[in-house]
Amino acid sequence: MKSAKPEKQIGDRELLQTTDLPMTTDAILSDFTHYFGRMLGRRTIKIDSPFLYQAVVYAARDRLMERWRKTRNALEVDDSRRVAYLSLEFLMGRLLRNALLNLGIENETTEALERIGLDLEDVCARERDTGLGNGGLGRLAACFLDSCATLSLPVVGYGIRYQYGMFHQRIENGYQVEEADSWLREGFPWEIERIEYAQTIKFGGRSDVQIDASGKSRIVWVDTHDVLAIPYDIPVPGFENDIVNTLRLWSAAARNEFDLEEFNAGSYADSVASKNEAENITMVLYPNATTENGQELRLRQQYFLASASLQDTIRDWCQRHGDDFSEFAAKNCFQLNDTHPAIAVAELMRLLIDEHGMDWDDAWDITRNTMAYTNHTLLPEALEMWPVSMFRRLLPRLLDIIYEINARFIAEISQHWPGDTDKIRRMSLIQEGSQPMIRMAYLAIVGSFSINGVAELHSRLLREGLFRDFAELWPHRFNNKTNGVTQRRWLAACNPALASLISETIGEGWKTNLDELDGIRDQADDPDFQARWRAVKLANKQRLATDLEKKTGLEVSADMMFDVQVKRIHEYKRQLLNVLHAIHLYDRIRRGDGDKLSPRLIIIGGKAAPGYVMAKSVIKCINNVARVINSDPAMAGRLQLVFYPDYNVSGMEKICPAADLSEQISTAGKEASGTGNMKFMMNGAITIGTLDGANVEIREAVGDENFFLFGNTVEEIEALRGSYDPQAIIDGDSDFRRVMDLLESGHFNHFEPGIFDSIIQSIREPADMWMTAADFRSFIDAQAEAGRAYQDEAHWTRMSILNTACSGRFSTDRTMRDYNEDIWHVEPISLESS
Ligand code: M8P
Repeated sequence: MKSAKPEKQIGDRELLQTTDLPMTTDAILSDFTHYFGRMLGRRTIKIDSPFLYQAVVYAARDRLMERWRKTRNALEVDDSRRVAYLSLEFLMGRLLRNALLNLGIENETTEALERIGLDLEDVCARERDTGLGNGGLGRLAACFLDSCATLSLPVVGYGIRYQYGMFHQRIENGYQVEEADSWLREGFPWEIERIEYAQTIKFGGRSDVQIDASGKSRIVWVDTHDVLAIPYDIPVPGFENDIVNTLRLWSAAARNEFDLEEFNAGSYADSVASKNEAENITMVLYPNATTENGQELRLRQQYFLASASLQDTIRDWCQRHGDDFSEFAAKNCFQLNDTHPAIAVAELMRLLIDEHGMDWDDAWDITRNTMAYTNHTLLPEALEMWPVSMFRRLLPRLLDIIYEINARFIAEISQHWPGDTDKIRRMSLIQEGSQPMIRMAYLAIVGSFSINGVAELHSRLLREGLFRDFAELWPHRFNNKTNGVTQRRWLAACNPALASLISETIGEGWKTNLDELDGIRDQADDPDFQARWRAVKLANKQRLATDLEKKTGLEVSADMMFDVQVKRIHEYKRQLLNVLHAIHLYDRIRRGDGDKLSPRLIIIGGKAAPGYVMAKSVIKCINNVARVINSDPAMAGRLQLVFYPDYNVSGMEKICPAADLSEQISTAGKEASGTGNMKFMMNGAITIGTLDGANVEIREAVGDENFFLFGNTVEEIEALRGSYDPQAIIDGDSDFRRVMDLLESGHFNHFEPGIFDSIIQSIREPADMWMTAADFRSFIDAQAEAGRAYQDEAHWTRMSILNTACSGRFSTDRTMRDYNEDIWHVEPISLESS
């Protein structure tokens, strides 16, 4: 046990930093030239060279460095309470534009580059997306970091530095083809390796009882295979406030270059192989597919992140407090982004007990008062469970601890509900059966002081359904925190023309107080303002049209209504319902009933998990239907359908400013929140949606008349199960029948017979979980209403303006304030002292 508080070594001293770097055009240009010429050793300015972009990053990063040091210093001096946000995913996207915006040097950098004949836009476009996430959950974590830095909240993000992020998607003959995302290949100039903070992570081995020097018996985890965790830090600047927070990503490395023992025993190949095995841990991001559930490497990733991050926090703690943990819970909070890092509950117990000599009760007090858990999904197949047998093999010491937590928890249930063995079976952390499993969500709940959902509806369904027993036991632990998005990226940076129009009208305050958008309400009917609003939208649509043509070869006109659905491809999100509508419009136009329709471009984009067969068929179906529609001369100027390939964060930055209609059409009760819905709303798109996730709150905010509602409610969907008869619905609706006839006749797959059979089958299936047929008619009707509304230009523009005006509460600034007021209770960082 360490006891004395380690002092700084004699001779350690801070490198004196004297002046802040100037933020002028001249200084930026001179730094750029320095990095491009002298550090990167390049002479020729080629538009698409990665080195131009890198040199600009270094110039910007220099200006973050001193602010970063001051932020860290302020935290250390004040010894203030802080939050660690633990997430397997941070979908950061590109970082340059955001850094320049937040530093307030966009104009200076633009000018500096203009002087040497370069366009900042082109330079920014050269940056690769940091794609360390699957979708909404990962992007939410990234928006949280931006808002926390902007609110000066002491929050550090902990994640994994995957060598390969989210795969790239190519479309070949209508099918998705995956390509590795080797995003680090050209180097990643934002990160700083901090080898001095490396941690050792144990795997395998066994628990053993040993007697220590004082004669006390204690458990030690022995014969382990150790892996090194090396942190890489990325700066997270706040908006014009001189705060720079940290995103710390862990990379796995073999502990010794080679395992010397193995090497000396003569098995050179084995020792290289075990080095590889260590480094495999952070090799690749898992694309969320339920088929991938239960993969051992994924559990290794989860433990690797949890252990490294907790050890890092404790290391930093001990540096300031020695081995005195009495204030630890008062000064630290760990927010778990879904159950993915939930093993942290057991790992913190292990570290406190095994490594710091604490007894169970004290350790449990600390754990239960520092952990907070956010749930992001109700889908039963997404609820993580790990086989006990895998835990025993990989993390034997953690299994001991989970068993002990469970035994004590079951004693608590028995006291609360004496004799209720069914409750015990239902609530146990272990699901019994031929293959006993650990329920990670229950571990997270039992080990946390706060459990939250991500939209009001979702949080209610958690309390009343999935976690009902727990909510009954600990009602005060359950709460809601509705998601948001950062307006700095999702309005200011991605839609500069709209941002200028707004700022000209109400000032710049909305960038840090999004509620101020309410101020443009007054302009909603002003013809002049409306005309300018439309001009911005049109220009954004033209920009997207150009991009679409480049990516797909399809020529589109910006005059059509842009009807957009971009998100991961999943049955519950019902891209299929959207395709059925496209086929219906196609059918109407073909039979001469299309004259009153608004010309429409339907854009669908998103990736399917590589192992998700049905989702991949849906992509193929979209592409086949698109080919038939787009090559039919009768559709010209009336209807187009296009699949946007390789949809990602930078894709959304072009798409959401250009959307007229935002498709949020999941089966009610299935989409926990959605965040794309908020980005579209903020950029003046009108939602067509079900009463699901945050759609409910969006509709409340903007008003019924500015939202196209359709579909069954959660309660109606539940009531339907059992009696659901899609066959009868299809038979009773001639439009639906015609659509199904077209699909079933092979109209969209003449030369590929049978490929859509499973899709067709799923629609006709009484057990269809997603009840596509149940919402067909009301969807078609709502779409028709949207089409009619679009024809009244002034009316549509009014709705568009009101959507932006009412999007104030969907800022992650509000979300983070809510987390802080109810869960974290941290003080803003004060830079005074540093
Ligand atoms: C992600 C996984 C990733 C890898 C392996 C297994 C996984 C299992 C589940 C999930 C997961 O839940 N992903 C989500 S939840 N993605 C989302 O976008 C969700 O979180 C968002 C942020 O709260 C919500 O807005 C979405 O509605 C929700 O689906």
